[in-house]
Amino acid sequence: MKNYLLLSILSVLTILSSCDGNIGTDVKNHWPHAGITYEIFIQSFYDSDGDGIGDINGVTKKLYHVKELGADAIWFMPIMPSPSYHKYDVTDYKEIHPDYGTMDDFKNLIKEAHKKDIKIVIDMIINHTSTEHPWFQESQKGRDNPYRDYYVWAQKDTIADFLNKKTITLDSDNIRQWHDPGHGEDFYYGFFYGGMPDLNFDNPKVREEIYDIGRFWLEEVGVDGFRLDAAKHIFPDDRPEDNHAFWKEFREEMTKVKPDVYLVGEVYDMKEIVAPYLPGLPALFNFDFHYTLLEAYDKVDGMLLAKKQKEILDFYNAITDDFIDATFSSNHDQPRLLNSLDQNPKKYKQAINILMSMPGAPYLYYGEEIGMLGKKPDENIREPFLWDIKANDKGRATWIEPEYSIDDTVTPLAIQKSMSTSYFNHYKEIIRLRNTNRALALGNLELYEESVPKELMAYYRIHDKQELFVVHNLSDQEVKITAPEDYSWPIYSFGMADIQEGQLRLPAYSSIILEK
Ligand SMILES: [Ca+2]
Repeated sequence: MKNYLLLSILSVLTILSSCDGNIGTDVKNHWPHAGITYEIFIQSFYDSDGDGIGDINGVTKKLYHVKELGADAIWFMPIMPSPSYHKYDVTDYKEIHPDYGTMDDFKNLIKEAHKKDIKIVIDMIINHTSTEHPWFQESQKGRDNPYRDYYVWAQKDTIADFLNKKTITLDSDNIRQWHDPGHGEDFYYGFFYGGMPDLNFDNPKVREEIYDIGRFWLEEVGVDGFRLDAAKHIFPDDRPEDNHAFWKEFREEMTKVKPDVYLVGEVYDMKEIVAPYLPGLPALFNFDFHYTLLEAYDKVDGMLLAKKQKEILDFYNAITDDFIDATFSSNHDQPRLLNSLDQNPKKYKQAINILMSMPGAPYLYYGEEIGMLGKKPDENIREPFLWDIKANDKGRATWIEPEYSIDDTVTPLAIQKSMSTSYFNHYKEIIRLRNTNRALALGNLELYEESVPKELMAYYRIHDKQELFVVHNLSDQEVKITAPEDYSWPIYSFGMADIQEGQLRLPAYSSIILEK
């Protein structure tokens, strides 16, 4: 009972102390190896000028929200001119989409973010352009056009065998890679769809154009790094070594102008395919982590995720110690995490406890911190953020009629701030815990080797003198175990988990972290 009372006091103190907006500074200097990155879809974030579309000045206005949450960096989904709402098909690589504002707005955002010690990472989509990009407009004019070789062209009869043979992949359900522009017998290659022709990276001129674009954003605009979209598709699937070599060259070119440039790659695949990209892309998204988290809940098998993560880290460490494990709870391509967890608030909060108590540099997707909802199609997992109740919400974007995240289903941020048990305050509390405990952010992962009930996920996080023991109960039943010797001091408890005389009591979906 004594410990439970202490915990109650501790959690009240934690909530009280986190209200002042101060974030622990102990771990912050370790971004990007540790620290949180917050993914923003500007279109849906905050509309500052009332045209219904979120914009750059809206983000600038809301930087304090990112800071209050405890994030150290922002990743912006594409910001360049494009004909599509998501903007993953670029028409001008050195401009800002007019819906989002101007280059001056963006430079101002970077200046304000840097004042708050927030890094800025932008999506860089170089595998393909839009068909409306001037390079492609030229390229399709004919075989003699100087831009012909910027893209991949083939005569119809040489690709007859490939025309309808592609199988779908994890990151694309397109089955047709060669497209007919309607100007004769040549087809162009577009991995994702006909509106996104792939650039030809065998052409040194294309590579130099891309490096020039990278230098522009780093030197002239001042971003801190790039998230590299579709990184394994630069060359076709049967040329993985060429992909690996390209990213090494890209990194070398970028570090010439910015030695500490941050590069995080999207290689949507298993660890064996992902790992060889590390020399070029030192941070890679950990898709295995995301899917194994969902699988662990589905099978109520806690150690499944702990073991998988250990396996991944050991695998990467055997290749290089220069890597950043970009874990994530969800992103703009996944159903909202709350939907993936049966809309169960306890599971959802616990899933964030898991993410924040495991190794890696976690990414959070905007809106998660208020429990936004959404399922495919993609537009509906990218719905407008709810800052306040609709009648008071001046900045709420209206470019789409939301189907999932409305006032009736999601409590807006302004209301959540005053609720001690809200998602927002939960996110803040667990992020703050991570940011102020070096073992949580930087520690090694050691599995708890004793046999534990299948419902539990149990592991140690160890860094210098701090040694932590972490347990989560992934089931809807209470489970009791004996704590490891010498671990009796709870630094965190969720869902009424407690420890009395070495006995851990873990109610359904509860978590506890003990310090040695
Ligand atoms: Ca706007």
